[in-house]
Amino acid sequence: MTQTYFVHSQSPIAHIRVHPIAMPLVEMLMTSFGSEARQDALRAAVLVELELVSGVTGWGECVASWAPRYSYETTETALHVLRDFFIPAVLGERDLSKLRAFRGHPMARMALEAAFWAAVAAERGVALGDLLSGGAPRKERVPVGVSIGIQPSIEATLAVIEKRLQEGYRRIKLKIKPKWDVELLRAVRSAYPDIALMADANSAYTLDDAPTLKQLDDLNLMMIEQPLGHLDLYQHSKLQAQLQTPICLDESILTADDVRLMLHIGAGKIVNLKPGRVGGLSEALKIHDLCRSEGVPLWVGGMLETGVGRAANLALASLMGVTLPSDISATSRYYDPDLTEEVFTLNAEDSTLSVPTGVGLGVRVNRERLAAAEVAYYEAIAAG
Ligand code: OSB
Ligand code: MG
Repeated sequence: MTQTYFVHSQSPIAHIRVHPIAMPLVEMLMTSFGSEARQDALRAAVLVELELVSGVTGWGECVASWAPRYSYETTETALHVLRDFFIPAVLGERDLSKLRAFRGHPMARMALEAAFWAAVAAERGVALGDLLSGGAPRKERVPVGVSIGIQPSIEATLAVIEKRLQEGYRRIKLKIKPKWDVELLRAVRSAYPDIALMADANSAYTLDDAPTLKQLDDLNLMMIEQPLGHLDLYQHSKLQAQLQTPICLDESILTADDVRLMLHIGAGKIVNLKPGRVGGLSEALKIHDLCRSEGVPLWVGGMLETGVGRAANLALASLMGVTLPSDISATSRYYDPDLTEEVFTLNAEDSTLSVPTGVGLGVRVNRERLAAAEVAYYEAIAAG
């Protein structure tokens, strides 16, 4: 059990800088709602750089993107809320309690909280993962899978799966949407009878689609992720009652209380934990501890993070309550080059990523590439 839901620094917060960035993705990830990237495959994010008076620094990543599709936040709402409210409230403080005065904006909140926690971990001379675990044992390698977007055809999908399996990924997640579901998953299951396979609908269905989704029960899927509306916990409980396949909630889980409600009404059986979606590492820890004590399978989701967000996700996924493969793939699947000096490579023999062991976040940001990514952000905004 983690005890640390709240951390204090020895030295007050001196400076906080925001860096909006645009980064070319190695490839687009098409989902039922479109893509987090623009048509030109540029992914946006905001990096937060926080410095304590003692000179110790920490970095955090805001996973909101150009448009309010996956969530209502965007890079521009995050910049606004960080600059005008969150940052002025915490400058000179030794903790983030002043953020309690503000509602919402979980992804902006997470970026600031992650930067602060990374700085506190560095100040204490420990890795972020050890600050999260309270020193309790955790994994050195985190089992991971890969998320595969909607492709032009079933044949193209099978080719991508084959490539990912060759690379060493042992859990395959396919994005689905109405009419890109049963036939696709049947074809994949018959080509690969034994792989760990799951589907993510990103809220593309309604309860009226239950007969379609029931056809997936024969395919031995690990889970179906977020089939119904992003706030439809009640509807998910009606669907789960009709499905054998476990439902995993992503978009619908914003707090630990949402997990309690999910369990109470049977809206799902598995949780996808994204620290940005739940408003930070402390809420993420509460969800982790709840799932661990209730025996709820848990994994860490991904939002196409740069090395900064990826390092924080790995620290979180190293906790013992994270029991299923996480959506944290190798750097090369997203960015080439990334913003961090460190790249994460897949340990192909066991489909894992190694958790950073250095103090703080355990990765260093390359200033030259950061500056170029900031210019690219403003150019993209200007180009419209
Ligand atoms: O629903 O899990 C999702 C990426 C962007 C937005 C939403 C989702 C995703 C993914 C994970 O599927 C991608 C990744 O970081 O590997
Ligand atoms: Mg999802």
